[in-house]
Order: sequence, then C-alpha cells, then structure tokens
Amino acid sequence: MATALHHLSDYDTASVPDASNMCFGIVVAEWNKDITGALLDGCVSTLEKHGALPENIHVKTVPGSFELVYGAQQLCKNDGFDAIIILGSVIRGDTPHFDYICQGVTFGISRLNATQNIPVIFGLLTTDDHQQAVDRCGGKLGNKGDECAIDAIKMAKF
Ligand code: DLZ
Repeated sequence: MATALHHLSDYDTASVPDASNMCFGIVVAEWNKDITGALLDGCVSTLEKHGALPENIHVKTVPGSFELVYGAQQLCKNDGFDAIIILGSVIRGDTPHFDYICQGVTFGISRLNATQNIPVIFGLLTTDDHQQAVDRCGGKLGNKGDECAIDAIKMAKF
C-alpha cells in the first residue's frame, strides 16, 4: 500500500510571512518528553528562522497531552499572542486511553479555534508506537514541530 508522506516540502514555504513582529505561545506536554522536546526544538528553530525573536516565543509545559487544551485556553486569554501552538505525543497502549486522550484534545482544540480569536495550531502526534513518533519529530518523516511553526506564522497573518 502506498504511504502518504507529509513533509515540510508539502507546504508552500516560499510564501511564509516574516514573523519578526509576531508573538507566539507554545504549550508542550511532558509525557514522552524525548519526542515533545524534539518537537519543541523544531518548532522554535523554525519560528526563529522566519524572523521570530526569542523573547516573543513563550513556552509553557503541561503534564500530559490531555492538559494541552487547558493550557491553550489559558494562553488564549492573553491577546498579545498572534498564534498558539500545542505540542504533544500520544502513543497507543493496551487500553482505550489513547482514544480518549486523542478525542479530548482534538475536540478541545477545535472548540478553541471555533470560539477564540487566536489560531491554535494542532501539533499532536498520535502514533501506534514510539518509532512512528521518532520518525515524525526530526526523523525520516520530518518534524511536526517545524510544520506547526509554519502553520502558526501563516495563520497569524490570516
Ligand atoms: C495517562 C496518559 C497515557 C496513558 N498516555 C499518554 C501519552 O501517550 N501521551 C500523553 O501526552 N499523555 C498521556 N497520558 C497522560 C494524560 O495526557 C493526562 O496527563 C492524564 O490523564 C491526567 O489528566
């Protein structure tokens, strides 16, 4: 079966606006921190590559991905942000916990996007195993954190 690969090259990176006057909030989960730390590194370096100043990139941590919704909602109250990014990694286990967390975060972030005035970018890796997550946080399938940075800059200019 053919595999659809989504890389940064799928994006129109030539038309990314200058981010030097933009301010970003990032909420990152501690669970699977080897993965989420790499997502964060990619996200911050891509924001800076497009001009964002380090002092305009504000990072908050939450314990697990389920708390990303609360964290993003809190940041939405600060109208100084041009965009908010959530970063997490949920890895399927033996119980339905994975599905509940993924559904909860997806619903919660969708609701924020429909009700708040700041775009919230969805950087949640939802994988069947650890290796699939490694592949997507700077491995052979790129870095979801980089993609989220591009999304955030573009949506800040929407
Ligand atoms: C409990 C839990 C489990 C089993 N798996 C993950 C995971 O793979 N990724 C993640 O970010 N968080 C996980 N958590 C923690 C929940 O997101 C949450 O922190 C707790 O249920 C407390 O609300």
